Amino acid sequence: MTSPVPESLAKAAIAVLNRNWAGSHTLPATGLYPHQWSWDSGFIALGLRHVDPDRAQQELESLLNGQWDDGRLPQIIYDVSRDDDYSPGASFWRSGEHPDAPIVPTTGLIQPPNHAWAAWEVHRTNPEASERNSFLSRVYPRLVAWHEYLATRRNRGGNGLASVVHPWESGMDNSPLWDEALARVPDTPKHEIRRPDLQHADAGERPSAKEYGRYFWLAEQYRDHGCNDLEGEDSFVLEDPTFNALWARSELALADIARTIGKDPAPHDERAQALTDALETLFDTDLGLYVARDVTTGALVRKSTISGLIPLILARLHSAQPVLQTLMGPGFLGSKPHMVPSYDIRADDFEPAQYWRGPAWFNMTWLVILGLRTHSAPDAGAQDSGLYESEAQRLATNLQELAVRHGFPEYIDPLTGAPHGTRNFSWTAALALDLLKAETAQ
Ligand code: 2M8
Repeated sequence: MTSPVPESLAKAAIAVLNRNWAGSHTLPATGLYPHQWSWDSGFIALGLRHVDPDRAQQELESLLNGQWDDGRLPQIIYDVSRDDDYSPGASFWRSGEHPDAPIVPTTGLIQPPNHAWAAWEVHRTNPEASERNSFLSRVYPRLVAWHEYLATRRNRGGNGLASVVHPWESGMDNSPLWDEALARVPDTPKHEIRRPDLQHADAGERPSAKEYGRYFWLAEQYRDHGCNDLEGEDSFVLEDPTFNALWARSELALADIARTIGKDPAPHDERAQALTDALETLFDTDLGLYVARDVTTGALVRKSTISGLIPLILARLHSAQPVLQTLMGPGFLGSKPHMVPSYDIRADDFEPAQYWRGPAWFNMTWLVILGLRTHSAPDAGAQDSGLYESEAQRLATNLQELAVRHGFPEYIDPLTGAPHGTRNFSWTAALALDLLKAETAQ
Protein backbone atom coordinates (compact mmCIF):
# COMPACT_ATOMS: atom_id res chain seq x y z
CA MET A 1 0.00 0.00 0.00
CA THR A 2 1.29 3.48 -0.79
CA SER A 3 0.91 6.50 1.47
CA PRO A 4 -1.79 8.97 0.45
CA VAL A 5 -0.59 12.35 -0.69
CA PRO A 6 -0.24 14.16 2.66
CA GLU A 7 -2.08 17.32 1.59
CA SER A 8 -5.09 15.42 0.30
CA LEU A 9 -5.37 13.34 3.50
CA ALA A 10 -5.04 16.41 5.69
CA LYS A 11 -7.60 18.33 3.66
CA ALA A 12 -10.13 15.48 3.66
CA ALA A 13 -9.66 14.70 7.37
CA ILE A 14 -10.07 18.36 8.35
CA ALA A 15 -13.22 18.54 6.19
CA VAL A 16 -14.71 15.61 8.17
CA LEU A 17 -13.88 17.23 11.50
CA ASN A 18 -15.38 20.53 10.31
CA ARG A 19 -18.51 18.86 9.01
CA ASN A 20 -19.05 17.08 12.35
CA TRP A 21 -18.25 20.14 14.50
CA ALA A 22 -21.33 21.12 16.52
CA GLY A 23 -20.15 24.51 17.85
CA SER A 24 -18.43 23.36 21.05
CA HIS A 25 -17.59 19.72 20.33
CA THR A 26 -17.44 17.19 17.51
CA LEU A 27 -20.11 14.57 16.82
CA PRO A 28 -18.69 11.09 16.14
CA ALA A 29 -20.90 11.06 13.01
CA THR A 30 -23.81 13.37 12.21
CA GLY A 31 -26.34 10.59 11.50
CA LEU A 32 -25.50 7.51 13.58
CA TYR A 33 -24.09 9.33 16.62
CA PRO A 34 -25.70 12.79 16.92
CA HIS A 35 -24.43 13.69 20.44
CA GLN A 36 -21.06 14.14 22.17
CA TRP A 37 -19.36 10.88 23.16
CA SER A 38 -16.74 10.71 25.87
CA TRP A 39 -13.75 8.74 24.57
CA ASP A 40 -14.47 9.86 21.01
CA SER A 41 -13.77 13.41 22.19
CA GLY A 42 -10.42 12.29 23.62
CA PHE A 43 -9.38 10.78 20.28
CA ILE A 44 -10.79 13.71 18.32
CA ALA A 45 -8.80 16.21 20.42
CA LEU A 46 -5.62 14.27 19.55
CA GLY A 47 -6.23 15.06 15.89
CA LEU A 48 -7.59 18.57 16.31
CA ARG A 49 -4.54 19.67 18.30
CA HIS A 50 -2.49 19.74 15.10
CA VAL A 51 -4.79 22.03 13.19
CA ASP A 52 -6.76 24.04 15.76
CA PRO A 53 -5.41 23.90 19.32
CA ASP A 54 -8.16 26.13 20.72
CA ARG A 55 -10.81 23.83 19.33
CA ALA A 56 -8.98 20.77 20.70
CA GLN A 57 -9.11 22.38 24.15
CA GLN A 58 -12.76 23.24 23.69
CA GLU A 59 -13.56 19.65 22.70
CA LEU A 60 -12.31 18.40 26.06
CA GLU A 61 -13.74 21.26 28.10
CA SER A 62 -17.13 20.75 26.52
CA LEU A 63 -17.05 17.16 27.75
CA LEU A 64 -15.90 18.29 31.20
CA ASN A 65 -19.01 20.50 31.34
CA GLY A 66 -20.96 17.27 31.55
CA GLN A 67 -19.11 16.11 34.66
CA TRP A 68 -21.26 14.95 37.58
CA ASP A 69 -20.66 16.12 41.16
CA ASP A 70 -19.28 12.69 42.01
CA GLY A 71 -16.59 13.18 39.35
CA ARG A 72 -17.88 10.87 36.65
CA LEU A 73 -17.50 11.93 33.02
CA PRO A 74 -20.55 10.68 31.17
CA GLN A 75 -20.51 8.40 28.15
CA ILE A 76 -22.78 10.82 26.24
CA ILE A 77 -23.79 14.47 26.55
CA TYR A 78 -27.09 14.81 24.73
CA ASP A 79 -28.30 17.38 22.24
CA VAL A 80 -32.01 17.28 23.16
CA SER A 81 -32.99 18.62 19.75
CA ARG A 82 -31.79 15.25 18.35
CA ASP A 83 -33.40 13.07 21.05
CA ASP A 84 -35.40 11.01 18.54
CA ASP A 85 -32.32 10.30 16.44
CA TYR A 86 -30.46 8.07 18.91
CA SER A 87 -31.65 5.56 21.45
CA PRO A 88 -31.47 5.49 24.42
CA GLY A 89 -31.80 9.26 24.53
CA ALA A 90 -31.90 11.94 27.22
CA SER A 91 -35.54 11.06 27.95
CA PHE A 92 -34.44 7.55 28.96
CA TRP A 93 -31.81 8.72 31.45
CA ARG A 94 -33.66 11.80 32.85
CA SER A 95 -30.36 12.92 34.38
CA GLY A 96 -31.92 16.26 35.34
CA GLU A 97 -33.72 14.48 38.21
CA HIS A 98 -30.42 13.31 39.70
CA PRO A 99 -28.91 15.52 42.44
CA ASP A 100 -25.32 14.89 41.23
CA ALA A 101 -25.92 15.45 37.52
CA PRO A 102 -24.89 18.61 35.62
CA ILE A 103 -27.26 21.04 33.88
CA VAL A 104 -26.64 19.45 30.51
CA PRO A 105 -28.48 16.13 29.96
CA THR A 106 -26.22 13.08 30.01
CA THR A 107 -26.16 9.32 30.43
CA GLY A 108 -25.25 7.92 33.83
CA LEU A 109 -22.69 5.55 32.33
CA ILE A 110 -19.03 6.28 31.56
CA GLN A 111 -16.44 5.40 28.91
CA PRO A 112 -12.70 4.63 28.90
CA PRO A 113 -10.62 7.44 30.48
CA ASN A 114 -8.37 8.72 27.68
CA HIS A 115 -9.06 12.36 28.55
CA ALA A 116 -6.12 13.38 30.75
CA TRP A 117 -3.78 11.82 28.22
CA ALA A 118 -5.47 13.77 25.42
CA ALA A 119 -5.33 16.98 27.46
CA TRP A 120 -1.60 16.58 28.04
CA GLU A 121 -0.96 15.93 24.33
CA VAL A 122 -3.07 18.95 23.37
CA HIS A 123 -0.88 21.05 25.68
CA ARG A 124 2.38 19.50 24.51
CA THR A 125 1.66 20.15 20.85
CA ASN A 126 1.01 23.84 21.35
CA PRO A 127 2.08 25.07 24.81
CA GLU A 128 1.54 28.73 23.84
CA ALA A 129 -2.13 28.18 23.00
CA SER A 130 -2.51 26.13 26.17
CA GLU A 131 -0.85 28.72 28.44
CA ARG A 132 -2.79 31.55 26.84
CA ASN A 133 -6.00 29.88 28.04
CA SER A 134 -4.56 28.47 31.32
CA PHE A 135 -5.82 25.22 29.86
CA LEU A 136 -3.96 22.82 32.15
CA SER A 137 -4.81 24.63 35.38
CA ARG A 138 -8.46 24.72 34.40
CA VAL A 139 -8.79 21.06 33.44
CA TYR A 140 -6.50 19.50 36.06
CA PRO A 141 -8.90 19.53 39.07
CA ARG A 142 -11.71 18.13 36.98
CA LEU A 143 -9.55 15.36 35.55
CA VAL A 144 -8.35 14.54 39.08
CA ALA A 145 -12.00 14.30 40.19
CA TRP A 146 -12.73 11.98 37.25
CA HIS A 147 -9.93 9.63 38.22
CA GLU A 148 -11.00 9.78 41.88
CA TYR A 149 -14.44 8.67 40.80
CA LEU A 150 -12.88 5.62 39.14
CA ALA A 151 -10.74 4.86 42.18
CA THR A 152 -13.48 5.26 44.79
CA ARG A 153 -16.65 4.15 42.96
CA ARG A 154 -15.46 1.64 40.39
CA ASN A 155 -12.98 -0.44 42.34
CA ARG A 156 -15.60 -3.17 42.49
CA GLY A 157 -13.10 -6.02 42.42
CA GLY A 158 -11.07 -4.54 45.25
CA ASN A 159 -7.67 -4.75 43.53
CA GLY A 160 -7.53 -1.14 42.33
CA LEU A 161 -8.69 -1.73 38.76
CA ALA A 162 -11.87 0.00 37.58
CA SER A 163 -14.86 -2.11 36.59
CA VAL A 164 -17.36 -1.38 33.85
CA VAL A 165 -21.02 -2.01 34.65
CA HIS A 166 -22.27 -2.02 31.06
CA PRO A 167 -20.74 -3.11 27.72
CA TRP A 168 -21.22 0.47 26.46
CA GLU A 169 -18.78 1.61 29.14
CA SER A 170 -15.99 -0.40 27.55
CA GLY A 171 -16.46 1.31 24.17
CA MET A 172 -16.28 -2.19 22.62
CA ASP A 173 -19.99 -2.82 22.91
CA ASN A 174 -20.45 -6.35 21.58
CA SER A 175 -16.92 -7.66 22.14
CA PRO A 176 -16.85 -11.44 22.65
CA LEU A 177 -15.44 -10.65 26.11
CA TRP A 178 -18.94 -9.73 27.28
CA ASP A 179 -20.89 -12.70 25.84
CA GLU A 180 -20.85 -14.94 28.88
CA ALA A 181 -21.77 -12.25 31.40
CA LEU A 182 -24.44 -10.85 29.07
CA ALA A 183 -26.02 -14.28 28.62
CA ARG A 184 -27.13 -14.05 32.27
CA VAL A 185 -28.86 -10.69 31.71
CA PRO A 186 -32.58 -10.63 30.81
CA ASP A 187 -33.34 -9.21 27.36
CA THR A 188 -36.74 -7.84 28.38
CA PRO A 189 -36.39 -4.20 29.44
CA LYS A 190 -39.43 -2.10 30.34
CA HIS A 191 -38.45 0.65 27.94
CA GLU A 192 -39.40 0.40 24.29
CA ILE A 193 -36.32 -0.35 22.17
CA ARG A 194 -36.06 1.91 19.17
CA ARG A 195 -33.24 1.33 16.66
CA PRO A 196 -32.55 4.59 14.79
CA ASP A 197 -28.99 3.28 14.36
CA LEU A 198 -30.26 0.84 11.72
CA GLN A 199 -31.10 3.76 9.43
CA HIS A 200 -27.39 4.56 9.22
CA ALA A 201 -25.66 1.18 9.30
CA ASP A 202 -26.43 -2.29 8.06
CA ALA A 203 -28.20 -4.48 10.67
CA GLY A 204 -25.57 -7.17 10.09
CA GLU A 205 -22.88 -4.76 11.25
CA ARG A 206 -24.62 -3.65 14.45
CA PRO A 207 -25.43 -5.44 17.74
CA SER A 208 -28.40 -7.82 17.52
CA ALA A 209 -31.94 -7.25 18.88
CA LYS A 210 -31.19 -9.65 21.75
CA GLU A 211 -28.03 -7.74 22.64
CA TYR A 212 -29.95 -4.46 22.56
CA GLY A 213 -32.58 -5.96 24.88
CA ARG A 214 -29.85 -6.78 27.37
CA TYR A 215 -28.12 -3.40 26.95
CA PHE A 216 -31.38 -1.61 27.76
CA TRP A 217 -32.12 -3.92 30.69
CA LEU A 218 -28.71 -3.21 32.24
CA ALA A 219 -29.02 0.53 31.62
CA GLU A 220 -32.43 0.51 33.34
CA GLN A 221 -31.02 -1.42 36.28
CA TYR A 222 -28.24 1.16 36.75
CA ARG A 223 -30.54 4.15 36.20
CA ASP A 224 -33.19 2.78 38.55
CA HIS A 225 -30.80 2.50 41.47
CA GLY A 226 -29.88 6.13 40.91
CA CYS A 227 -26.61 5.37 39.09
CA ASN A 228 -25.32 4.84 42.60
CA ASP A 229 -22.10 2.86 42.54
CA LEU A 230 -21.99 2.30 46.28
CA GLU A 231 -25.50 0.86 46.70
CA GLY A 232 -27.74 -1.20 44.47
CA GLU A 233 -27.07 -4.27 42.40
CA ASP A 234 -25.35 -4.37 39.00
CA SER A 235 -25.61 -7.64 37.11
CA PHE A 236 -22.71 -6.92 34.79
CA VAL A 237 -19.40 -5.99 36.48
CA LEU A 238 -16.16 -6.62 34.61
CA GLU A 239 -12.56 -5.40 34.60
CA ASP A 240 -11.39 -4.61 31.09
CA PRO A 241 -7.71 -4.33 30.07
CA THR A 242 -8.08 -1.42 27.63
CA PHE A 243 -10.14 0.66 30.06
CA ASN A 244 -7.53 0.25 32.78
CA ALA A 245 -4.52 0.69 30.49
CA LEU A 246 -5.95 4.00 29.29
CA TRP A 247 -6.50 5.01 32.89
CA ALA A 248 -2.87 4.22 33.74
CA ARG A 249 -1.64 6.14 30.70
CA SER A 250 -3.91 9.07 31.67
CA GLU A 251 -2.63 8.93 35.24
CA LEU A 252 0.92 9.35 33.89
CA ALA A 253 -0.35 12.32 31.91
CA LEU A 254 -1.85 13.79 35.10
CA ALA A 255 1.60 13.49 36.66
CA ASP A 256 3.06 15.47 33.72
CA ILE A 257 0.29 18.05 34.03
CA ALA A 258 0.86 18.32 37.79
CA ARG A 259 4.61 18.88 37.28
CA THR A 260 3.88 21.59 34.72
CA ILE A 261 1.49 23.57 36.91
CA GLY A 262 3.39 23.19 40.19
CA LYS A 263 1.31 20.44 41.80
CA ASP A 264 2.55 17.18 43.28
CA PRO A 265 2.96 14.51 40.57
CA ALA A 266 3.79 11.69 43.02
CA PRO A 267 0.23 10.41 43.70
CA HIS A 268 -0.39 10.14 39.97
CA ASP A 269 2.88 8.33 39.27
CA GLU A 270 2.13 5.99 42.15
CA ARG A 271 -1.35 5.21 40.93
CA ALA A 272 -0.12 4.63 37.38
CA GLN A 273 2.37 2.12 38.75
CA ALA A 274 -0.27 0.46 40.95
CA LEU A 275 -2.60 0.13 37.95
CA THR A 276 0.19 -1.27 35.79
CA ASP A 277 0.95 -3.83 38.52
CA ALA A 278 -2.74 -4.70 39.00
CA LEU A 279 -3.17 -5.26 35.25
CA GLU A 280 -1.08 -8.40 35.70
CA THR A 281 -4.04 -10.01 37.46
CA LEU A 282 -5.69 -9.94 34.01
CA PHE A 283 -2.75 -11.52 32.18
CA ASP A 284 -3.48 -14.95 30.68
CA THR A 285 -0.26 -16.90 30.25
CA ASP A 286 -1.71 -19.46 27.84
CA LEU A 287 -3.29 -16.91 25.52
CA GLY A 288 -0.35 -14.52 25.86
CA LEU A 289 -2.44 -11.41 26.36
CA TYR A 290 -4.65 -9.61 28.87
CA VAL A 291 -8.26 -10.69 29.30
CA ALA A 292 -11.26 -9.40 31.24
CA ARG A 293 -12.30 -10.50 34.72
CA ASP A 294 -15.92 -11.07 35.58
CA VAL A 295 -16.05 -9.55 39.06
CA THR A 296 -19.39 -11.19 39.87
CA THR A 297 -17.87 -14.69 39.51
CA GLY A 298 -14.16 -13.91 39.91
CA ALA A 299 -13.41 -15.80 36.68
CA LEU A 300 -11.17 -14.62 33.86
CA VAL A 301 -12.88 -14.37 30.47
CA ARG A 302 -10.35 -16.27 28.39
CA LYS A 303 -10.78 -14.78 24.92
CA SER A 304 -8.16 -13.20 22.66
CA THR A 305 -9.48 -9.77 21.77
CA ILE A 306 -7.76 -6.55 20.87
CA SER A 307 -8.57 -5.21 24.32
CA GLY A 308 -5.85 -7.50 25.67
CA LEU A 309 -3.16 -5.98 23.44
CA ILE A 310 -3.75 -2.32 24.25
CA PRO A 311 -1.82 -2.38 27.58
CA LEU A 312 1.25 -2.20 25.30
CA ILE A 313 0.76 1.58 25.44
CA LEU A 314 2.39 1.34 28.89
CA ALA A 315 6.19 1.45 28.78
CA ARG A 316 6.46 -0.32 32.14
CA LEU A 317 4.07 -3.12 31.30
CA HIS A 318 5.27 -6.34 32.97
CA SER A 319 4.18 -8.81 30.29
CA ALA A 320 5.05 -6.73 27.22
CA GLN A 321 7.22 -9.42 25.59
CA PRO A 322 4.61 -12.22 25.44
CA VAL A 323 1.93 -9.72 24.38
CA LEU A 324 4.14 -8.47 21.54
CA GLN A 325 4.59 -12.05 20.41
CA THR A 326 0.83 -12.62 20.46
CA LEU A 327 0.28 -9.41 18.52
CA MET A 328 2.79 -10.44 15.85
CA GLY A 329 1.46 -14.03 15.78
CA PRO A 330 -1.19 -15.78 13.64
CA GLY A 331 -4.24 -14.50 15.57
CA PHE A 332 -3.56 -10.83 14.89
CA LEU A 333 -0.77 -9.52 12.64
CA GLY A 334 0.95 -12.74 11.50
CA SER A 335 -0.89 -12.89 8.17
CA LYS A 336 -0.36 -9.15 7.59
CA PRO A 337 -3.98 -7.95 7.71
CA HIS A 338 -4.66 -4.37 6.62
CA MET A 339 -5.12 -3.21 10.22
CA VAL A 340 -5.39 -4.95 13.61
CA PRO A 341 -8.45 -7.24 13.91
CA SER A 342 -10.56 -6.69 17.03
CA TYR A 343 -10.72 -10.46 17.65
CA ASP A 344 -8.37 -13.38 16.99
CA ILE A 345 -8.96 -14.22 13.33
CA ARG A 346 -8.76 -17.95 14.14
CA ALA A 347 -11.69 -17.88 16.58
CA ASP A 348 -14.73 -19.88 15.44
CA ASP A 349 -16.97 -16.87 15.93
CA PHE A 350 -14.65 -14.29 14.31
CA GLU A 351 -16.79 -12.06 12.08
CA PRO A 352 -14.83 -9.60 9.92
CA ALA A 353 -17.70 -7.12 9.38
CA GLN A 354 -19.54 -7.36 12.72
CA TYR A 355 -18.77 -4.31 14.85
CA TRP A 356 -16.46 -5.29 17.73
CA ARG A 357 -16.36 -9.00 16.86
CA GLY A 358 -13.62 -8.94 14.23
CA PRO A 359 -13.41 -5.68 12.24
CA ALA A 360 -10.36 -3.48 12.53
CA TRP A 361 -10.97 -0.12 14.18
CA PHE A 362 -8.89 2.98 13.57
CA ASN A 363 -8.60 3.97 17.25
CA MET A 364 -7.44 0.52 18.30
CA THR A 365 -4.95 0.26 15.46
CA TRP A 366 -3.66 3.71 16.41
CA LEU A 367 -3.17 2.50 20.00
CA VAL A 368 -1.38 -0.65 18.80
CA ILE A 369 0.95 1.46 16.63
CA LEU A 370 1.77 3.50 19.71
CA GLY A 371 2.29 0.28 21.71
CA LEU A 372 4.68 -1.11 19.11
CA ARG A 373 6.63 2.13 19.10
CA THR A 374 6.68 2.30 22.89
CA HIS A 375 8.40 -1.08 22.96
CA SER A 376 10.69 -0.56 20.00
CA ALA A 377 12.20 2.62 21.41
CA PRO A 378 16.00 2.31 21.86
CA ASP A 379 15.72 2.19 25.66
CA ALA A 380 12.88 -0.37 25.71
CA GLY A 381 15.31 -3.26 25.42
CA ALA A 382 13.16 -5.24 22.97
CA GLN A 383 14.94 -7.90 20.97
CA ASP A 384 12.87 -7.30 17.86
CA SER A 385 12.68 -3.54 17.89
CA GLY A 386 13.36 -3.19 14.14
CA LEU A 387 10.53 -5.59 13.40
CA TYR A 388 8.12 -3.72 15.69
CA GLU A 389 8.96 -0.37 14.15
CA SER A 390 8.52 -1.65 10.60
CA GLU A 391 5.15 -3.20 11.53
CA ALA A 392 4.09 0.07 13.17
CA GLN A 393 5.05 1.88 9.98
CA ARG A 394 3.11 -0.57 7.81
CA LEU A 395 -0.02 -0.16 9.96
CA ALA A 396 0.31 3.62 10.03
CA THR A 397 0.54 3.77 6.24
CA ASN A 398 -2.44 1.44 5.83
CA LEU A 399 -4.51 3.35 8.38
CA GLN A 400 -4.05 6.64 6.56
CA GLU A 401 -4.54 5.14 3.13
CA LEU A 402 -7.72 3.23 4.03
CA ALA A 403 -9.16 6.20 5.90
CA VAL A 404 -8.93 8.53 2.95
CA ARG A 405 -9.70 5.97 0.24
CA HIS A 406 -13.00 4.92 1.86
CA GLY A 407 -14.24 8.29 3.15
CA PHE A 408 -13.20 7.80 6.81
CA PRO A 409 -15.16 4.66 7.68
CA GLU A 410 -16.01 3.61 11.21
CA TYR A 411 -14.24 0.24 10.78
CA ILE A 412 -12.95 -2.10 8.08
CA ASP A 413 -12.70 -5.79 7.33
CA PRO A 414 -9.12 -6.46 8.46
CA LEU A 415 -8.60 -9.16 5.83
CA THR A 416 -9.96 -7.42 2.72
CA GLY A 417 -9.79 -3.76 3.77
CA ALA A 418 -13.49 -3.30 2.81
CA PRO A 419 -15.12 -0.39 4.70
CA HIS A 420 -18.02 -0.89 7.15
CA GLY A 421 -20.21 1.08 9.56
CA THR A 422 -20.82 4.75 9.04
CA ARG A 423 -18.59 7.07 6.98
CA ASN A 424 -17.09 10.48 7.78
CA PHE A 425 -16.39 9.12 11.24
CA SER A 426 -14.60 11.67 13.40
CA TRP A 427 -12.00 9.62 15.27
CA THR A 428 -10.96 7.93 12.01
CA ALA A 429 -10.27 11.38 10.55
CA ALA A 430 -8.61 12.70 13.71
CA LEU A 431 -6.26 9.76 14.21
CA ALA A 432 -5.30 9.53 10.53
CA LEU A 433 -4.46 13.21 10.77
CA ASP A 434 -2.47 12.58 13.93
CA LEU A 435 -0.38 9.87 12.28
CA LEU A 436 0.19 12.14 9.37
CA LYS A 437 1.56 14.76 11.71
CA ALA A 438 3.45 11.92 13.45
CA GLU A 439 3.96 13.58 16.80
CA THR A 440 2.48 11.34 19.47
CA ALA A 441 3.21 8.04 17.84
CA GLN A 442 6.98 8.26 17.92
C1 2M8 B 1 -20.28 2.89 19.73
O1 2M8 B 1 -21.09 2.80 20.90
C2 2M8 B 1 -22.39 3.41 20.96
C3 2M8 B 1 -22.84 3.35 22.41
O2 2M8 B 1 -21.94 4.10 23.20
C4 2M8 B 1 -23.40 2.71 20.07
O3 2M8 B 1 -23.15 1.61 19.56
O4 2M8 B 1 -24.48 3.28 19.85
C5 2M8 B 1 -18.91 2.34 20.14
O5 2M8 B 1 -18.13 2.07 18.99
C6 2M8 B 1 -18.19 3.31 21.07
O6 2M8 B 1 -16.86 2.91 21.29
C7 2M8 B 1 -18.20 4.74 20.51
O7 2M8 B 1 -17.70 5.62 21.50
C8 2M8 B 1 -19.61 5.19 20.09
C9 2M8 B 1 -19.60 6.52 19.35
O8 2M8 B 1 -18.65 6.51 18.32
O9 2M8 B 1 -20.20 4.22 19.24
